Amino acid sequence: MAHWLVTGGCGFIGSHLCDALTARGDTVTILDDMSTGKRENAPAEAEVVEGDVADAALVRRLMEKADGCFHLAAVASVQRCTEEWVTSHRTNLTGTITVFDAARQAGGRPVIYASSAAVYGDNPDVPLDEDARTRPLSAYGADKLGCELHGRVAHGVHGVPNTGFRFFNVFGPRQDPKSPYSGVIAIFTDRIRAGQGITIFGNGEQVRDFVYVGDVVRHLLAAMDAGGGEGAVFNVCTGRKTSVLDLANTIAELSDAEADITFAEPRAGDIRTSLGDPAKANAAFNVPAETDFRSGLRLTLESH
Ligand code: NAD
Ligand code: UD2
Repeated sequence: MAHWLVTGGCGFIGSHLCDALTARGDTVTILDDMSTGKRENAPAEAEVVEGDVADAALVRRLMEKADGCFHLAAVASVQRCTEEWVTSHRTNLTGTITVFDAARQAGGRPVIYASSAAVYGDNPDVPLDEDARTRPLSAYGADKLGCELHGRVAHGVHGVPNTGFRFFNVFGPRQDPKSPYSGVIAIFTDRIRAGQGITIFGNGEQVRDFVYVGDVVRHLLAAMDAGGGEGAVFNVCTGRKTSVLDLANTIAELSDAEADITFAEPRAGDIRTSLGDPAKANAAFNVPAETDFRSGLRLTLESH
């Protein structure tokens, strides 16, 4: 029976991954510092170790017992990384190198890790494939690009099988709506259903490629099941774009409610157009994102 270390397993995406792993009978150990994660997100069968992903001795000890690692722990909010530059860097880049180093010391355990579409910055050459120019606008994106560079080193220099996934904007049940750093879909669904106003930063014409969390999990599993990989990176996206304004209106329509919108200044480092090309990942893993946007929104609304 396989045993996996899942960093960030009490968070949004990590907890869905842990559900899928335990459902197929695998053993799961989660490492999470509970900064945004919650114990109740994770399946009861999972062992939860509370600690820091940049704690080298701890990560090494947990890696030795595992067959491989899904590394999802991060400060996932672009805005929070802007405000907490150095501390988020420690988690987002030092934490990732710590995971690769522990995998190396354990004899080359495979690592599947979360990168982000934020590595592309505001590249207008959409839809973006993996060869598109990377020029992050935020500390968050800069650290994710650093993770990818170290992923190449981990494989090329240290023989650690690994794959990085550039998630575009992931949404679905369990995404925390209550923090100012939460994802836009979680905030809008929560507030519109409660009859509260929402804020759009900028004019609402910025677009995102929203991908459902269940589809993200299928990519993570496929990469690990394929042996871990050779340090390559892949988009996880749908190839379809939605503006933030359309998003607000669609959520209002599906909730039978009005969207009460206030417009505010755009966020620093905010990307205008984020749209990915899923062709490379589809060819490599054959698990295309199949949940269409409205169905995903309905599943998200039903879970509230
Ligand atoms: P999340 O905040 O729900 O999950 C992150 C988890 O990591 C949380 O449980 C948190 O407590 C934990 N964590 C944070 N710092 C830690 C530390 N120092 N040590 C141990 N655990 C720590 O966010 P998410 O949306 O589930 O994101 C998961 C991964 O996917 C992250 O790497 C994120 O950067 C990446 N990602 C997410 C999106 C998205 O749209 N949600 C898009 C691109 C990339
Ligand atoms: C998301 C991910 C991030 C990253 C990136 C990839 C979250 C929280 N962050 O960042 O981890 O990998 O995608 O490019 O999922 N907005 C509003 N009103 C609100 C909240 C947001 O207008 O109340 C706007 C925001 O200014 C942005 C868009 O909605 O233009 C999406 O914002 P977000 O915070 O959900 O995600 P993003 O794209 O900054």
